[in-house]
Amino acid sequence: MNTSTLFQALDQQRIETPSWGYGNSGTRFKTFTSAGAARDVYEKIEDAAEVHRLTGIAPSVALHIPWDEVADYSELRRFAEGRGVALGAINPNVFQDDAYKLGSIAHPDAGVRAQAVDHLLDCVAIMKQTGSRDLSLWFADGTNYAGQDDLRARKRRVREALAQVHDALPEGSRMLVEYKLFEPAFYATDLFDWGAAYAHCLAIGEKAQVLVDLGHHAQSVNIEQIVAFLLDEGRLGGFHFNARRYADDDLIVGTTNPFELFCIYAELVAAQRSEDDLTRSTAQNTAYMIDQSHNIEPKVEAMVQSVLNCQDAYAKSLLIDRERLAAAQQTGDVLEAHRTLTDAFRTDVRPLLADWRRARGLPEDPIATHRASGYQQGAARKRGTASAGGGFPVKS
Ligand code: LRH
Ligand code: MN
Ligand code: MN
Repeated sequence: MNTSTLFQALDQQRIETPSWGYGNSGTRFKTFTSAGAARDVYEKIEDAAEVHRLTGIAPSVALHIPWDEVADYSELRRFAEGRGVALGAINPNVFQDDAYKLGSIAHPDAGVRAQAVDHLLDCVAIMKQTGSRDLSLWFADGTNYAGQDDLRARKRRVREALAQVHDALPEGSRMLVEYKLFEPAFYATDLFDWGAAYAHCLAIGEKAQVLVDLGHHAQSVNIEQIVAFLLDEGRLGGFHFNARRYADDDLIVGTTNPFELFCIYAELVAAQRSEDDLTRSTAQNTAYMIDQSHNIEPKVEAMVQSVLNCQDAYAKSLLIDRERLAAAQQTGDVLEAHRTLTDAFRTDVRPLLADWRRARGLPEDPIATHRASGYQQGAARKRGTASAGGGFPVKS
Protein backbone atom coordinates (compact mmCIF):
# COMPACT_ATOMS: atom_id res chain seq x y z
CA MET A 1 0.00 0.00 0.00
CA ASN A 2 1.49 3.34 -0.96
CA THR A 3 1.69 6.29 1.43
CA SER A 4 -1.22 8.25 0.04
CA THR A 5 -3.54 5.20 0.20
CA LEU A 6 -2.32 4.56 3.74
CA PHE A 7 -2.96 8.17 4.71
CA GLN A 8 -6.47 8.01 3.26
CA ALA A 9 -7.17 4.89 5.29
CA LEU A 10 -5.83 6.59 8.43
CA ASP A 11 -8.15 9.56 7.72
CA GLN A 12 -11.12 7.23 8.01
CA GLN A 13 -10.38 6.06 11.54
CA ARG A 14 -12.73 7.20 14.31
CA ILE A 15 -12.51 6.49 18.04
CA GLU A 16 -15.24 7.65 20.42
CA THR A 17 -14.19 8.58 23.95
CA PRO A 18 -16.40 8.09 27.04
CA SER A 19 -17.65 11.01 29.14
CA TRP A 20 -17.12 8.88 32.25
CA GLY A 21 -13.39 8.65 31.55
CA TYR A 22 -12.91 12.35 32.30
CA GLY A 23 -14.42 12.51 35.79
CA ASN A 24 -13.01 11.11 39.00
CA SER A 25 -13.55 7.38 39.32
CA GLY A 26 -11.85 4.52 41.00
CA THR A 27 -11.87 0.94 42.08
CA ARG A 28 -14.06 -0.53 44.77
CA PHE A 29 -11.18 0.17 47.15
CA LYS A 30 -10.39 3.81 46.53
CA THR A 31 -11.18 6.78 44.33
CA PHE A 32 -8.20 9.11 44.04
CA THR A 33 -9.27 12.62 43.15
CA SER A 34 -7.29 14.30 40.36
CA ALA A 35 -6.66 18.01 40.07
CA GLY A 36 -8.72 19.32 37.18
CA ALA A 37 -10.90 16.23 36.67
CA ALA A 38 -14.14 17.16 34.92
CA ARG A 39 -17.00 17.89 37.31
CA ASP A 40 -19.93 17.83 34.94
CA VAL A 41 -20.87 16.82 31.42
CA TYR A 42 -19.82 20.18 29.97
CA GLU A 43 -16.28 19.81 31.31
CA LYS A 44 -16.20 16.20 30.12
CA ILE A 45 -17.08 17.41 26.63
CA GLU A 46 -14.33 20.04 26.83
CA ASP A 47 -11.81 17.32 27.69
CA ALA A 48 -13.08 15.10 24.87
CA ALA A 49 -12.64 18.05 22.51
CA GLU A 50 -9.04 18.43 23.71
CA VAL A 51 -8.40 14.75 22.92
CA HIS A 52 -9.84 15.28 19.44
CA ARG A 53 -7.80 18.47 18.84
CA LEU A 54 -4.64 16.54 19.70
CA THR A 55 -5.32 13.33 17.79
CA GLY A 56 -7.72 14.31 14.99
CA ILE A 57 -9.53 10.97 15.18
CA ALA A 58 -11.71 11.22 18.30
CA PRO A 59 -14.61 13.38 17.06
CA SER A 60 -17.38 12.15 19.37
CA VAL A 61 -18.08 11.51 23.02
CA ALA A 62 -20.37 8.84 24.51
CA LEU A 63 -22.81 9.81 27.27
CA HIS A 64 -23.99 7.78 30.27
CA ILE A 65 -27.51 8.65 31.49
CA PRO A 66 -28.22 9.76 34.24
CA TRP A 67 -24.54 10.48 35.01
CA ASP A 68 -24.66 13.05 32.21
CA GLU A 69 -28.29 14.07 32.63
CA VAL A 70 -29.22 17.61 31.53
CA ALA A 71 -32.52 19.41 31.06
CA ASP A 72 -31.96 20.16 27.39
CA TYR A 73 -30.04 17.70 25.20
CA SER A 74 -30.37 19.82 22.06
CA GLU A 75 -28.51 22.56 23.91
CA LEU A 76 -25.88 20.03 25.02
CA ARG A 77 -25.50 18.93 21.42
CA ARG A 78 -24.93 22.54 20.31
CA PHE A 79 -22.42 22.99 23.14
CA ALA A 80 -20.48 19.93 21.95
CA GLU A 81 -20.62 20.93 18.31
CA GLY A 82 -19.38 24.38 19.25
CA ARG A 83 -16.29 22.69 20.67
CA GLY A 84 -15.75 20.50 17.64
CA VAL A 85 -17.16 17.19 18.82
CA ALA A 86 -20.43 15.31 18.36
CA LEU A 87 -22.44 13.46 20.98
CA GLY A 88 -22.08 9.73 20.38
CA ALA A 89 -23.57 6.59 21.85
CA ILE A 90 -26.13 6.93 24.62
CA ASN A 91 -25.50 4.51 27.50
CA PRO A 92 -28.53 4.07 29.76
CA ASN A 93 -27.65 3.33 33.35
CA VAL A 94 -29.92 0.79 35.02
CA PHE A 95 -27.52 -0.38 37.68
CA GLN A 96 -27.28 2.30 40.31
CA ASP A 97 -30.78 2.79 41.69
CA ASP A 98 -31.72 0.95 44.88
CA ALA A 99 -34.59 -0.64 42.95
CA TYR A 100 -32.05 -2.61 40.88
CA LYS A 101 -30.56 -4.62 43.72
CA LEU A 102 -31.85 -7.86 42.19
CA GLY A 103 -31.51 -6.71 38.60
CA SER A 104 -33.18 -4.37 36.12
CA ILE A 105 -34.70 -5.94 32.99
CA ALA A 106 -34.30 -9.43 34.51
CA HIS A 107 -35.67 -8.46 37.94
CA PRO A 108 -38.33 -10.83 39.30
CA ASP A 109 -40.69 -7.90 39.93
CA ALA A 110 -42.55 -6.65 36.84
CA GLY A 111 -42.70 -3.13 38.30
CA VAL A 112 -38.92 -2.87 38.49
CA ARG A 113 -38.59 -4.24 34.97
CA ALA A 114 -41.01 -1.60 33.74
CA GLN A 115 -39.01 1.11 35.51
CA ALA A 116 -35.85 -0.09 33.73
CA VAL A 117 -37.56 -0.28 30.33
CA ASP A 118 -38.97 3.23 30.84
CA HIS A 119 -35.44 4.53 31.37
CA LEU A 120 -34.24 2.73 28.24
CA LEU A 121 -37.10 4.28 26.25
CA ASP A 122 -36.29 7.72 27.70
CA CYS A 123 -32.78 7.20 26.38
CA VAL A 124 -34.17 6.40 22.92
CA ALA A 125 -35.91 9.80 23.07
CA ILE A 126 -32.63 11.44 24.15
CA MET A 127 -30.85 9.91 21.12
CA LYS A 128 -33.16 11.84 18.85
CA GLN A 129 -32.09 15.13 20.46
CA THR A 130 -28.39 14.34 20.66
CA GLY A 131 -28.30 13.00 17.09
CA SER A 132 -26.89 9.68 18.31
CA ARG A 133 -27.06 6.57 16.17
CA ASP A 134 -26.36 4.00 18.88
CA LEU A 135 -28.01 3.01 22.14
CA SER A 136 -25.31 1.14 24.03
CA LEU A 137 -26.74 -1.37 26.50
CA TRP A 138 -25.02 -3.05 29.38
CA PHE A 139 -26.83 -4.66 32.29
CA ALA A 140 -25.41 -5.51 35.69
CA ASP A 141 -28.16 -8.14 35.97
CA GLY A 142 -27.32 -11.51 37.39
CA THR A 143 -27.44 -13.62 40.53
CA ASN A 144 -24.94 -14.40 43.26
CA TYR A 145 -26.19 -17.78 44.44
CA ALA A 146 -27.45 -20.97 42.87
CA GLY A 147 -31.20 -21.05 43.33
CA GLN A 148 -31.48 -17.28 43.84
CA ASP A 149 -33.71 -16.94 40.77
CA ASP A 150 -34.98 -18.96 37.82
CA LEU A 151 -32.32 -18.72 35.09
CA ARG A 152 -34.69 -19.43 32.20
CA ALA A 153 -37.27 -16.98 33.46
CA ARG A 154 -34.56 -14.32 33.67
CA LYS A 155 -33.55 -15.05 30.09
CA ARG A 156 -37.13 -14.59 28.91
CA ARG A 157 -37.46 -11.31 30.83
CA VAL A 158 -34.28 -9.98 29.20
CA ARG A 159 -35.59 -10.96 25.77
CA GLU A 160 -38.92 -9.24 26.33
CA ALA A 161 -37.35 -5.96 27.48
CA LEU A 162 -34.76 -5.89 24.70
CA ALA A 163 -37.46 -6.53 22.10
CA GLN A 164 -39.54 -3.64 23.44
CA VAL A 165 -36.61 -1.25 23.21
CA HIS A 166 -35.60 -2.56 19.79
CA ASP A 167 -39.04 -1.87 18.40
CA ALA A 168 -38.94 1.71 19.70
CA LEU A 169 -35.68 2.54 17.92
CA PRO A 170 -35.99 4.97 15.03
CA GLU A 171 -34.94 3.92 11.54
CA GLY A 172 -31.21 4.08 11.02
CA SER A 173 -30.38 3.67 14.71
CA ARG A 174 -29.13 0.58 16.51
CA MET A 175 -28.92 -1.02 19.91
CA LEU A 176 -25.57 -2.45 20.88
CA VAL A 177 -25.87 -5.32 23.33
CA GLU A 178 -22.83 -5.67 25.59
CA TYR A 179 -22.01 -8.86 27.44
CA LYS A 180 -19.77 -9.42 30.42
CA LEU A 181 -18.42 -12.61 31.90
CA PHE A 182 -18.92 -11.66 35.54
CA GLU A 183 -19.27 -8.77 37.97
CA PRO A 184 -21.15 -7.39 39.75
CA ALA A 185 -23.01 -10.71 39.77
CA PHE A 186 -20.68 -13.60 40.53
CA TYR A 187 -22.77 -16.73 40.13
CA ALA A 188 -24.68 -16.02 36.92
CA THR A 189 -24.66 -12.96 34.68
CA ASP A 190 -27.73 -12.68 32.47
CA LEU A 191 -25.79 -11.50 29.41
CA PHE A 192 -22.71 -13.53 30.12
CA ASP A 193 -20.97 -13.90 26.77
CA TRP A 194 -21.09 -13.03 23.06
CA GLY A 195 -23.24 -16.08 22.32
CA ALA A 196 -25.98 -14.96 24.71
CA ALA A 197 -25.89 -11.41 23.32
CA TYR A 198 -25.89 -12.75 19.74
CA ALA A 199 -28.85 -15.08 20.37
CA HIS A 200 -30.92 -12.19 21.76
CA CYS A 201 -29.92 -9.92 18.87
CA LEU A 202 -30.86 -12.53 16.28
CA ALA A 203 -34.24 -13.06 17.89
CA ILE A 204 -35.22 -9.42 18.29
CA GLY A 205 -34.26 -7.91 14.97
CA GLU A 206 -31.95 -6.20 12.55
CA LYS A 207 -31.23 -3.13 14.67
CA ALA A 208 -29.66 -5.23 17.44
CA GLN A 209 -25.93 -5.87 17.31
CA VAL A 210 -23.33 -7.21 19.68
CA LEU A 211 -20.86 -4.94 21.47
CA VAL A 212 -17.48 -6.42 22.36
CA ASP A 213 -15.89 -4.87 25.46
CA LEU A 214 -12.31 -6.11 25.58
CA GLY A 215 -12.41 -6.22 29.37
CA HIS A 216 -15.29 -8.64 29.62
CA HIS A 217 -13.68 -11.98 28.79
CA ALA A 218 -11.83 -14.75 30.54
CA GLN A 219 -8.08 -14.29 30.18
CA SER A 220 -7.52 -16.93 27.51
CA VAL A 221 -10.48 -16.11 25.27
CA ASN A 222 -9.55 -15.35 21.66
CA ILE A 223 -11.35 -12.04 21.11
CA GLU A 224 -10.31 -11.61 17.48
CA GLN A 225 -12.05 -14.88 16.68
CA ILE A 226 -15.27 -13.60 18.25
CA VAL A 227 -14.85 -10.43 16.19
CA ALA A 228 -14.32 -12.43 12.98
CA PHE A 229 -17.38 -14.58 13.69
CA LEU A 230 -19.65 -11.63 14.42
CA LEU A 231 -18.40 -9.72 11.38
CA ASP A 232 -19.15 -12.69 9.18
CA GLU A 233 -22.65 -12.97 10.64
CA GLY A 234 -23.28 -9.23 10.19
CA ARG A 235 -23.81 -8.72 13.93
CA LEU A 236 -20.75 -6.89 15.18
CA GLY A 237 -21.99 -3.50 16.36
CA GLY A 238 -19.05 -2.00 18.16
CA PHE A 239 -16.24 -2.10 20.66
CA HIS A 240 -15.46 -0.90 24.09
CA PHE A 241 -11.69 -0.71 24.05
CA ASN A 242 -9.69 -1.26 27.23
CA ALA A 243 -7.41 -3.97 28.61
CA ARG A 244 -8.70 -7.00 30.49
CA ARG A 245 -5.90 -7.38 33.01
CA TYR A 246 -7.90 -5.28 35.39
CA ALA A 247 -10.59 -7.98 35.59
CA ASP A 248 -13.05 -5.56 34.02
CA ASP A 249 -11.93 -2.56 32.01
CA ASP A 250 -10.15 0.69 32.77
CA LEU A 251 -6.56 -0.13 31.85
CA ILE A 252 -5.30 1.61 28.73
CA VAL A 253 -6.00 -0.40 25.59
CA GLY A 254 -2.97 -1.84 23.85
CA THR A 255 -0.60 -1.44 26.79
CA THR A 256 -0.28 -5.02 28.00
CA ASN A 257 -1.64 -6.72 24.90
CA PRO A 258 -0.70 -4.76 21.77
CA PHE A 259 -0.60 -7.93 19.64
CA GLU A 260 -4.20 -8.76 20.54
CA LEU A 261 -5.33 -5.27 19.57
CA PHE A 262 -3.44 -5.60 16.29
CA CYS A 263 -5.08 -8.98 15.58
CA ILE A 264 -8.51 -7.47 16.22
CA TYR A 265 -7.80 -4.64 13.78
CA ALA A 266 -6.42 -7.17 11.30
CA GLU A 267 -9.84 -8.86 11.25
CA LEU A 268 -11.64 -5.54 10.86
CA VAL A 269 -9.47 -4.38 7.97
CA ALA A 270 -9.91 -7.74 6.23
CA ALA A 271 -13.68 -7.48 6.68
CA GLN A 272 -13.72 -3.90 5.35
CA ARG A 273 -12.27 -5.30 2.13
CA SER A 274 -14.48 -8.40 2.02
CA GLU A 275 -16.35 -9.26 -1.15
CA ASP A 276 -19.34 -10.17 0.96
CA ASP A 277 -21.64 -7.12 1.17
CA LEU A 278 -22.96 -7.88 4.65
CA THR A 279 -19.51 -8.41 6.15
CA ARG A 280 -18.17 -5.28 4.47
CA SER A 281 -21.02 -3.01 5.55
CA THR A 282 -20.90 -4.46 9.08
CA ALA A 283 -17.20 -3.61 9.31
CA GLN A 284 -17.78 -0.15 7.87
CA ASN A 285 -20.47 0.60 10.45
CA THR A 286 -18.67 -0.79 13.49
CA ALA A 287 -18.53 1.75 16.34
CA TYR A 288 -15.10 2.10 17.94
CA MET A 289 -15.41 3.36 21.48
CA ILE A 290 -13.11 3.52 24.45
CA ASP A 291 -14.51 2.41 27.80
CA GLN A 292 -11.88 3.33 30.36
CA SER A 293 -11.90 5.32 33.59
CA HIS A 294 -8.46 6.09 34.84
CA ASN A 295 -7.71 6.08 38.51
CA ILE A 296 -3.99 6.82 38.93
CA GLU A 297 -2.94 8.41 35.61
CA PRO A 298 -3.80 11.88 34.22
CA LYS A 299 -7.16 11.45 32.51
CA VAL A 300 -6.83 13.45 29.30
CA GLU A 301 -3.33 12.15 28.72
CA ALA A 302 -4.48 8.57 29.30
CA MET A 303 -7.30 9.03 26.80
CA VAL A 304 -4.92 10.47 24.20
CA GLN A 305 -2.59 7.49 24.73
CA SER A 306 -5.54 5.10 24.27
CA VAL A 307 -6.57 6.72 20.99
CA LEU A 308 -2.95 6.63 19.78
CA ASN A 309 -2.63 2.94 20.65
CA CYS A 310 -5.69 2.21 18.51
CA GLN A 311 -4.19 4.22 15.69
CA ASP A 312 -0.91 2.33 16.00
CA ALA A 313 -2.70 -1.04 15.83
CA TYR A 314 -4.83 0.07 12.89
CA ALA A 315 -1.83 1.40 10.95
CA LYS A 316 0.05 -1.87 11.44
CA SER A 317 -2.94 -3.90 10.33
CA LEU A 318 -3.08 -1.85 7.12
CA LEU A 319 0.50 -2.97 6.41
CA ILE A 320 -0.28 -6.70 6.36
CA ASP A 321 0.72 -8.18 3.03
CA ARG A 322 -2.61 -9.83 2.28
CA GLU A 323 -1.47 -11.62 -0.88
CA ARG A 324 1.49 -13.17 0.87
CA LEU A 325 -0.78 -14.14 3.74
CA ALA A 326 -3.41 -15.73 1.49
CA ALA A 327 -0.75 -17.68 -0.42
CA ALA A 328 0.81 -18.99 2.77
CA GLN A 329 -2.58 -19.95 4.20
CA GLN A 330 -3.54 -21.72 0.98
CA THR A 331 -0.38 -23.81 0.89
CA GLY A 332 -0.49 -24.59 4.59
CA ASP A 333 2.76 -22.74 5.25
CA VAL A 334 1.99 -22.12 8.89
CA LEU A 335 5.07 -20.15 9.86
CA GLU A 336 5.14 -18.06 6.71
CA ALA A 337 1.52 -17.06 7.40
CA HIS A 338 2.34 -16.20 11.00
CA ARG A 339 5.48 -14.31 9.98
CA THR A 340 3.45 -12.27 7.50
CA LEU A 341 1.34 -11.03 10.39
CA THR A 342 4.24 -10.44 12.75
CA ASP A 343 6.23 -8.60 10.06
CA ALA A 344 3.43 -6.03 9.97
CA PHE A 345 3.07 -6.02 13.74
CA ARG A 346 6.80 -5.43 14.27
CA THR A 347 6.96 -2.50 11.85
CA ASP A 348 7.69 0.75 13.65
CA VAL A 349 4.82 2.94 12.41
CA ARG A 350 5.69 5.93 14.59
CA PRO A 351 7.50 7.86 11.81
CA LEU A 352 4.61 7.16 9.42
CA LEU A 353 2.06 8.41 11.95
CA ALA A 354 4.13 11.50 12.72
CA ASP A 355 4.15 12.23 8.96
CA TRP A 356 0.40 11.72 8.80
CA ARG A 357 -0.11 14.14 11.69
CA ARG A 358 2.22 16.74 10.20
CA ALA A 359 0.36 16.52 6.88
CA ARG A 360 -2.97 17.00 8.68
CA GLY A 361 -1.81 19.98 10.78
CA LEU A 362 -1.93 17.91 13.97
CA PRO A 363 0.76 17.84 16.67
CA GLU A 364 3.44 15.28 15.82
CA ASP A 365 3.63 14.21 19.46
CA PRO A 366 0.13 14.78 20.91
CA ILE A 367 1.11 13.92 24.49
CA ALA A 368 4.13 16.24 24.52
CA THR A 369 2.01 19.01 22.99
CA HIS A 370 -0.70 18.48 25.59
CA ARG A 371 1.84 18.57 28.41
CA ALA A 372 3.39 21.78 27.06
CA SER A 373 0.03 23.44 26.42
CA GLY A 374 -0.85 24.08 30.05
CA TYR A 375 -4.35 22.59 29.46
CA GLN A 376 -4.11 20.38 32.52
CA GLN A 377 -2.84 23.17 34.79
CA GLY A 378 -5.60 25.47 33.51
CA ALA A 379 -8.23 22.81 34.23
CA ALA A 380 -6.80 22.31 37.73
CA ARG A 381 -7.01 26.05 38.44
CA LYS A 382 -10.52 26.37 37.07
CA ARG A 383 -12.02 23.13 38.37
CA GLY A 384 -10.11 22.54 41.57
CA THR A 385 -9.12 19.22 43.07
CA ALA A 386 -11.71 17.55 45.25
CA SER A 387 -14.21 17.11 42.46
CA ALA A 388 -15.52 13.59 42.87
CA GLY A 389 -18.92 14.32 41.30
CA GLY A 390 -20.16 14.07 37.76
CA GLY A 391 -19.31 10.45 37.16
CA PHE A 392 -19.39 7.30 39.14
CA PRO A 393 -17.25 7.86 42.22
CA VAL A 394 -16.64 4.17 42.79
CA LYS A 395 -16.74 1.62 40.03
CA SER A 396 -16.85 -2.06 40.73
C1 LRH B 1 -19.49 -2.39 32.52
C2 LRH B 1 -19.13 -1.38 31.46
C3 LRH B 1 -20.36 -0.92 30.70
C4 LRH B 1 -20.72 0.31 31.45
C5 LRH B 1 -19.33 0.92 31.64
C6 LRH B 1 -19.24 2.07 32.57
O1 LRH B 1 -18.35 -2.97 33.08
O2 LRH B 1 -18.16 -1.90 30.62
O3 LRH B 1 -20.04 -0.61 29.36
O4 LRH B 1 -21.61 1.13 30.80
O5 LRH B 1 -18.58 -0.21 32.05
MN1 MN C 1 -18.13 -1.47 28.51
MN1 MN D 1 -16.67 -3.00 31.59
